[in-house]
Amino acid sequence: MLTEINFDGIVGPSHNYAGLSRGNLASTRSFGRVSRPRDAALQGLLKMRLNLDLGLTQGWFMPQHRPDERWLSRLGTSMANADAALRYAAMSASPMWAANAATVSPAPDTADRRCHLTPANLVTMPHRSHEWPETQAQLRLAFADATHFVVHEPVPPPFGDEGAANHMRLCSEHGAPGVEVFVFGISEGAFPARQHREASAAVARLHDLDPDRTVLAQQSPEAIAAGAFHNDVVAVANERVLFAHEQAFADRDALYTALYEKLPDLTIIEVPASLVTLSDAIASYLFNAQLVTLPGGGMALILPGEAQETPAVWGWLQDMVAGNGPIRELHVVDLRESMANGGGPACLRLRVVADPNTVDPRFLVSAARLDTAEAIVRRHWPEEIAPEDLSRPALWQTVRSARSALLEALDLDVLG
Ligand code: SUG
Repeated sequence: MLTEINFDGIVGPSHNYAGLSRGNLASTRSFGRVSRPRDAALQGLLKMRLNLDLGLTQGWFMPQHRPDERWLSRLGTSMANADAALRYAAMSASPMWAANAATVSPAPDTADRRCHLTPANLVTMPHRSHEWPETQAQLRLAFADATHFVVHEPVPPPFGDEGAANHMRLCSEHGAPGVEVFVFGISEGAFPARQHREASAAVARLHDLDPDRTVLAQQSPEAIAAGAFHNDVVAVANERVLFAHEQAFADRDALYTALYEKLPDLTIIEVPASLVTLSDAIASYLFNAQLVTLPGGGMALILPGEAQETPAVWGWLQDMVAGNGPIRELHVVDLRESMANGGGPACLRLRVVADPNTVDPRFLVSAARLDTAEAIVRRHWPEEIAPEDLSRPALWQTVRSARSALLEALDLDVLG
């Protein structure tokens, strides 16, 4: 049966705060702080456990090889010789944010009735631009069954593609044909627009979507300027519900009209700027919640602790669940280590609608496999990383061997 599977990126052992993402206010703010990779990974695993306990199907992706010496060698340098910017970029644990791994069009939406996945090239940010080869390798392994899946090449540069973080799928239920919304940015201010229109259009073509059920929408420049470096910081969709900030889209009326026309049972839950400002929405990551359908019916929001700590946001949420809308439950998770780099609950996961029996079981999560991963993290992940540690060969070695221990324990050493 077609089911929504949330694949979370396990937080890698090099998680740190090098302030690499301009336009991502949390990343800039955290620059120079001491990070806690072990806590970060445990927080991520706990979120997966909560999802399992809610009866949801959970998958995962592995941390990537860090430091990425192969990338540095293509740049004619090495960890010992690179300047600080390249060294930090080679150490980033950014693949944890699986919402940027790929764009996924499930089988009911595509012409050949296979699930199509395109790894994101992430070319705008140097530290993320070298993620895609390993991402593609993991996708090719997890979704190797060619009767059900197609894994494409990434869109070529210079067209920036940031994956599912700028893609929303609306449908009456996960297994039914959907309307796919690709949100691109045009920057008018100091911060880059990371999702280019050309890349969104290319992915829609590659996935062979029905043009009548495909929408390209521009993200509002105010949202980018306020720090919404990806659309999933200001909007999230699940089945027939679109949950968005009033200022998320450049032409909201045209978008809503197009969506109602294509999906008459659509419900839009819009949060007005008069109740929650863009700035509160971005600081709290209200819209970076995971919006999920519970097995017993009804939807839930899985929110970061920061949403509970932001009075305007928490107040709005309380009023919302007290009403009679489709979202019935709120669950709060502590993801403060990832949040300090601008990564909330929805950033950490890639949604794939597929039959779990067609996915390589090593990428599917059970309580027992979570126990295994947790034990490895507790034993091998560094407790802390200070910025100066990123230049120490001893840390590079710790990071390499921690990842190897995890891959071995999860029978994924083929990823080397
Ligand atoms: O690309 N942060 C990530 C956060 C990605 C969040 N993903 C979604 N919104 N889907 C980014 O900006 C910070 C890295 C650093 O500063 O070291 C970083 O890459």
